[in-house]
This record gives sequence, C-alpha cells and structure tokens, in this order.
Amino acid sequence: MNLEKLLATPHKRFNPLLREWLLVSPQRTERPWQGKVEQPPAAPSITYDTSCYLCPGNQRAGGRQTPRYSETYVFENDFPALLPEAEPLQYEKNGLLVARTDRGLCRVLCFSPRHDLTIPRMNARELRGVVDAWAEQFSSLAQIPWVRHVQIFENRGELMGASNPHPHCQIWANATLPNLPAREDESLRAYRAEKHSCLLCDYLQLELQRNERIVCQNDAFVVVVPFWAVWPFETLILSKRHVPSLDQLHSGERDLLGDILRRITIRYDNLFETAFPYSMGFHQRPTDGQPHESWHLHAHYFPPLLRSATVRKFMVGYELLASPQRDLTPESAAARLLAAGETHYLARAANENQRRK
Ligand code: H2U
Ligand code: ZN
Repeated sequence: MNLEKLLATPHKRFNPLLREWLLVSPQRTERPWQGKVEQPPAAPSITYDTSCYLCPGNQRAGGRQTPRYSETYVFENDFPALLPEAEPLQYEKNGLLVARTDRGLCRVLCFSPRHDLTIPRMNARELRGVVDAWAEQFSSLAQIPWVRHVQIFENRGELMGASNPHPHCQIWANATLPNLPAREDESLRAYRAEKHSCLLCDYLQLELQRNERIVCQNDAFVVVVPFWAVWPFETLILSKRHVPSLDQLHSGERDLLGDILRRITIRYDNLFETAFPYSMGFHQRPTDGQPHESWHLHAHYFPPLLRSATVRKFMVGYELLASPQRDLTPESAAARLLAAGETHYLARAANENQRRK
C-alpha cells in the first residue's frame, strides 16, 4: 500500500519510541475555525534590559546577582524543582498510594549575554559555545555518582511557559529515569535485543531513503518531521552517527549541531513570521555508569502553533481522554517547513530595506 492512499483516509500511526498510537485525520484540515486567537508577544529588540534577571550584572529574584558574563552563563536555579540533599523516603499504602523522594539539581543556562539573541540569529561561534556548554553540563552532571539522568530543555516563548525572553534553557539532573526517557530506553533496548541494530539508525535510513518528511540536513545531523509527530510542526533532530550523548560529539559534529539548530529554528520563525514558540530538548543515554549501547542522541522540538502566529493547537478532549490526534499530516508539515527557507525573515526584511535606500 502506498502513502497517498493512507493520506486520503483517517488512520492511526505507531510511535516506536513511546510505543503508542496517534490518530491522523487528514480530511479535517479544511474545517472552519472560530476559536481562540492569541496575540503574539513582540520579540525583544533591545540587547540589554534593566529589568531582566538574566542580563549581565542584574539582580535575580532570589537576591543573587548575575555576573557580567560575556559568552554563556550557567547558574543553579534559584527556585529548583529538585533538591540534591533530599532524604531517601519511601511511602506505600496497599500498592495504591505510592511515593518516594528523588534527588536532583536544576540549573539555568543563558545562551548569550544579549537579551535579544535567539538561536536562529546566532553565528557559528556563538552556537558552538552553546553546544559546548550543553556537552560540558551533561558530562559534569553525569559524573555525580547519584545522577542517573540529565534533561536539557528550552521553553521558547510565553505560549510555552518561558518566564523570560532572554535566550536560555534549563538543565535538570536527577537520581531516577523520568517517564518519557524511561519509555524510550525500553523501546531502544527491546529493538536492539530483537534486531541487533539501533531503532533510530534504522529509522533515519528509512527516512533518508523515502525522503517524504526530511526538512534539512548536514553531514552530521538530519531534521525530520517524525512519521508519528503529534504536534503540528513537531520535528526530531537525529545524529547521523550512532552516538549516545552530546559529550561524545567530536569538534566537527558540535559545529554541525549548531548549524542544524540555527537552520531549523530559522525555518520555524519563517513559517508564520514570528518568534516561533516551542519546547525542545535532548534525549541522551542515562548516566548510571552503564554503557547504554542502544542509546542514540536526538532532540525533539514540540511547537504549539498550528495555522498562524496566533492560532495554536490545543491538546484537549480526545487527546486528554483517548489518544493524540492531528489533522495536518506530518508530510504536509514537512513540506511547509521545507518551503519556509533558511534566510531569517527579519534578515530578509533588513536586506530589502537596505536595497531600497
Ligand atoms: P523558564 O523560562 O523555562 O521558566 O526558565 C527560567 C528559570 O529561571 C525558572 O525555572 C529560574 C526559574 O525558576 N529563575 C531563577 O533561577 N532566578 C530568578 O531570579 C528568576 C527565575
Ligand atoms: Zn536579558
């Protein structure tokens, strides 16, 4: 059966990483929309904001001072979700009321001293600095004996709950494997045990052969709208080499990771000519000291926007009660991202103004 036939009818797609199904309803994309329209927040245009707690030299909410940093800057979150010294407690009543303490460290990493410098507008050297900082944070946290997982993630934009427009990400390290990495871990291991190869290496080869959902690539990374994408413009960044974590990328690959991050985020911004909101993050090997040969480094982008800078997808109703569902097909989303181009719309506008003068 070919893909065209599938694209003409409601169908379910399987996510082999989480081992769950998603409903795709291609025939619904033309339905009318009279729902919520959000006002897009204006992108910051100032390089320094006196009231920003992440700008160099400013006071943070907790009373600490952000130093006058000149490249990237990492600090312990003043309001951490996890604490490193939590007493080990187990609570259990009849197998139904079950709880336990977890230890952890939460950090914030500023990408740049510049308040307005987002990933899509960074140059190669600045991007390399961010990639090196991630790799450094991963390996130093991984060396703490009780740390078994390190989650690096960025919330971009108010729609995704970012508390501040200054470009930054968070890093949470903890003593147990969180839900989603644990499910991916099981799937990657089971696939390796059954097929003696890597689920994501095999998936990448298939996507490259079929070329139906690839958005962009370089010598070390590929961006694809996964066959099982849930969010309208969800993408997956896969390393071409079977490498388990950021710290094991060599120098050339680190530059190429910066390159691919810049290119996919430019495409995102161009899609609706807005600072495209998203949550993104890396999935890497657990850090319990085991080799984890089944692990394959990747990043997920989960953007909420659906039709414009103001209309987002809501995960409600059927999604909350039954199964994820989408109308826009992953193939159409990939085609839209492909057409969005890699010259940032603000740079294009600036060039046009220059030409007119
Ligand atoms: P988000 O934008 O993704 O929410 O990340 C910002 C983090 O910064 C958030 O976790 C922390 C918040 O706890 N923060 C500080 O550590 N110090 C401050 O002065 C304000 C915010
Ligand atoms: Zn700032």
